[in-house]
Amino acid sequence: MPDIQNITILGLGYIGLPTAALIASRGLKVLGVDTKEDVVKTVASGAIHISEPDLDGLVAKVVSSGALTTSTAPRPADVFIIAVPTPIDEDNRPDLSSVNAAVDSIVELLSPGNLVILESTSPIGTTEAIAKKISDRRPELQVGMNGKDNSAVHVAYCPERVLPGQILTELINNDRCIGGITPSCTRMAQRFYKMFVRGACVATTARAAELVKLTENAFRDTNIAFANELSLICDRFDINVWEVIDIANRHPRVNVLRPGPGVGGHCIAVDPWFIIDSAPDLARVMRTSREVNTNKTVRIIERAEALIDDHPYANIACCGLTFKANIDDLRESPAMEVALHLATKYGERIKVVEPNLKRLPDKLAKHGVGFMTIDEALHACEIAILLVDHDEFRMIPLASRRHLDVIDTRGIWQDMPART
Ligand code: SAJ
Repeated sequence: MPDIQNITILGLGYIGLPTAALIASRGLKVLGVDTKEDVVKTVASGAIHISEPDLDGLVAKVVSSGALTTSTAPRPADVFIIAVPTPIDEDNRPDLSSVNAAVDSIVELLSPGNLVILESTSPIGTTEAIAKKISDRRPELQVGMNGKDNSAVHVAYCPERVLPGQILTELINNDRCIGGITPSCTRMAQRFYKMFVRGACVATTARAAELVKLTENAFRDTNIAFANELSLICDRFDINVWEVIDIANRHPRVNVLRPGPGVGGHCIAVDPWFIIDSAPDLARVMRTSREVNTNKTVRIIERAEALIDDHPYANIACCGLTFKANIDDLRESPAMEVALHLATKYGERIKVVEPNLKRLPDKLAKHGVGFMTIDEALHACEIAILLVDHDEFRMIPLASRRHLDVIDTRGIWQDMPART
C-alpha cells in the first residue's frame, strides 16, 4: 500500500471535525476543509463550533502542533474523506448536493494511489456513482469501472456510526463497516482505518455498507415506533407503559426501546427515508414507523393542550428543548416542536427550562415565553411538560415537584401518578 501521510477531510461538522482531530493526533497531517468560512476560522484558532465532550482539548492540541490545518478549498492528499451533510428535502428525498460538490472539488486533485472514502449517510449506489463521476472526468485513473480490480484511485464507503456525546470514544472503539467498489479498494480502506480504529474493520461491498448504515438507524426508528405505539395503547387501558416495558425486557430475547415525545436528531428521524425513497413499494414497516414517531409528537401536543385548558390560570414549565438528554443539539427536536406549539398558543404562560442552552432560541423568545432554571420553574409553575430526560431533571426529588400536574414523556418521574 502507498505510504499514507496526508489526509484531506471534506466537512468539519459533527463527524468530520472529531475524525480530523483524531487522525491528526495519530501523527498524520490533516487538512480540514469546510465551505463555511467561520467554521474554518474557528477551527484554525484551535477552537470548536460544536459541543462534544473532550473535543475542544484535542482540537486545540492538534492545531497548535500543526498536525491539523484548515481551508475552504481542498489540496492534494493521499486520502480524501467526505463527511458532509446528506439531508432530505421537503418531499423526504435525499439531497446529495453537498456530496456531489465535495467530489467535484477533489476530482482534479486526484492522483494514482489515492483513496477516496465516503462517510456521509447515503442512499444505495452513491459510492458507485462517485466512482463513475471520477471515472468520467478522469478516465486515465481507471476507477474500478472496467470490471477489473486494478484501479489507480480507490473508492470506498465507510459510514460513521458514532453517538453524539460519545463521539471520540466511539470513533476509536466501534467496529467499522467498509465497502469498496472493488475488493482492493476495500482492503486499502481497511488498512487506513486500522491506523486509528481499535474496533474490527469488517469488509463488505459498497452497496451493502450503504444499506448497513441505513439499516442501523431504521431499525432503531422502528423499535422506538413500537414503544411509542405501545405507549398509546397503554394510555387507552390506563396501564403504566414504563412498567410494561421494564418487565417485558426481562425476557432474555426482548429489548423494547423507550417511548418519548417523538424521534429527533439528524439521523434516526431522517435515514429511514433513504430506504423508503429507494424502495417505496417494499419499505412499508419503515414508512409506518416514521409516521408513528411523527404522530407521537402531535399526540403529546394534544395532551398538553387538554391539561393546560383545564387549568386556565396555571403557568407551564416546558422541561427540555434538545433532541435528547444532556446535549445542546436542537436538530429535528420533538421537544422544540412541542414547546414552540405551546408558546404560540399560550405565550408568556410558558416557561422554558433548558440547562444545556445559554439563551432561549429566538423563535420561542418572540412569543414572550420565559427562560428559567429548573428551580425557578418549580416555584413559578403549576404544570410541567417533561420533554427531555436531562440529568438535571432526573435529580429533582418528589418533594419539589409534588405540587405539579405533570406530563412525563420520558418516564423519569415515575414516582408520580402516571400520565405518559
Ligand atoms: N429515542 C427514543 N427512545 C429511545 C432511544 C432514543 O425516543 O429509546 C429518541 C431520542 O430521544 C432522540 C432520537 O431517538 O430524539 C435519536 O437518539 P439516539 O440516541 O437513538 O440516536 P442519535 O440520533 O443520537 O444517533 C444515532 C445512533 N444510531 C444508532 O444508535 C443505531 C448513532 O450510533 C449514529 O452514528 C447516529 O444516529 C448517526 O449519525 O447516524
